[in-house]
Amino acid sequence: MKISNARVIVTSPGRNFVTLKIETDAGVHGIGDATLNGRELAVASYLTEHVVPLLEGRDPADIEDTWQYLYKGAYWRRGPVTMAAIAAVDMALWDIKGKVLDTPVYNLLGGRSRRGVLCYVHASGRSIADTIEQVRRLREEGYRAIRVQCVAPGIDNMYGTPRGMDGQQPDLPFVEEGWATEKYLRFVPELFAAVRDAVGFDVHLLHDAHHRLTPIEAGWLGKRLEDYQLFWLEDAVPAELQESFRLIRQHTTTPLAVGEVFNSLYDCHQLIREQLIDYIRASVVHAGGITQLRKVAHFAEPYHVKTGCHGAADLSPVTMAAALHFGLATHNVGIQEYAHHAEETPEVFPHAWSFSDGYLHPGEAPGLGVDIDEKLAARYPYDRAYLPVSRKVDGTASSW
Ligand code: EZ4
Ligand code: CO
Repeated sequence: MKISNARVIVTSPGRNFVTLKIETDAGVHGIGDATLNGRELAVASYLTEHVVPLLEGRDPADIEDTWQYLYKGAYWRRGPVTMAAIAAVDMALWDIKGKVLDTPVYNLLGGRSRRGVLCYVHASGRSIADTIEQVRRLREEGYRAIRVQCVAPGIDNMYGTPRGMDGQQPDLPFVEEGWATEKYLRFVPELFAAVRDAVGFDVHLLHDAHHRLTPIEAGWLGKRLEDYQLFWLEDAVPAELQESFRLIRQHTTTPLAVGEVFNSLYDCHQLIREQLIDYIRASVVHAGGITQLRKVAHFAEPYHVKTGCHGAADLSPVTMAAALHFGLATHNVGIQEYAHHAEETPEVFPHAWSFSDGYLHPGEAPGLGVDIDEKLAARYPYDRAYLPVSRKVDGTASSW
């Protein structure tokens, strides 16, 4: 069997997604997600101009060799654009292999390790009372794990809150003004005290600091959150400097998660080897596909580090499908983020994966169990968009 053709489909059903479709001379096709929020067309062009010409004529069965060929062959390694492009090829080839062998991808990855993949959703409040209300509602809908974010008094726009633009895509770089770490740090323990008091401990709670703290500030926060027994504190600090987590670890036993912006094992090997984190958040799409993510997970297993893959609304249903096959099969999977897409999104990307009673399941369709309706996709043209940019009270640029 040979790859006969590959092409990139850019569509915006609710938000922008970049999808690679690989076709074979046997009539079987596969798809992969290549979406890099706010920089979508860079990956689309990397694929169209530089990768697609290399794919035609290759045997789609050789997934590992194709991965190494694209990674080593480019000479210029890693980085979000390159690794999202390789991820899309990788996902599409696993999809094809599953369809050819008439079995779901999880079966090719070792079979089931669990009945379903525990997932967490987002509560995003304007006030503590509003946040508690949302947590209660989500619990009633069957979710067993909930990420809790809430506007802190005195900070107008804040990541993960209704006014903080989470899940939406602003047309222009949107500036969140007035970030003040001390107000945030004062507020978060109060928030979790109130939420635990209202809903008890029979639900996992998570929180995302979104790269905004220094290690010592993160240690301070983690320590004060210990009694509320968080599932994790996410992205406490930016992790370009992996050893910064040593300082946080010395000060708190709150479990730590990081890595949604990581592209490969090389971004997290120190964090894992030194047991500085508890959950690695690398995703299928941004960390080189199923092939690379499996290596991250297998490396992490002896160090007691589990996965908790990024699954925000800017990762397409194709990535979710791949993450769930990986998630069902891989032993040290901890949890999967589950942000709901816009209504139009699953119409463009019909999929077999589903949610039930707190868990996600990839379904039993051969391959990844997800496809793209190209006709419908064409009705939603690319819509230029950027992520927000954050500034402190005095105007200094900060991490969003
Ligand atoms: O900021 O997906 O945990 N989820 C997150 C997300 C990310 C966006 C970036 O495109 O932190 O909201
Ligand atoms: Co995050």
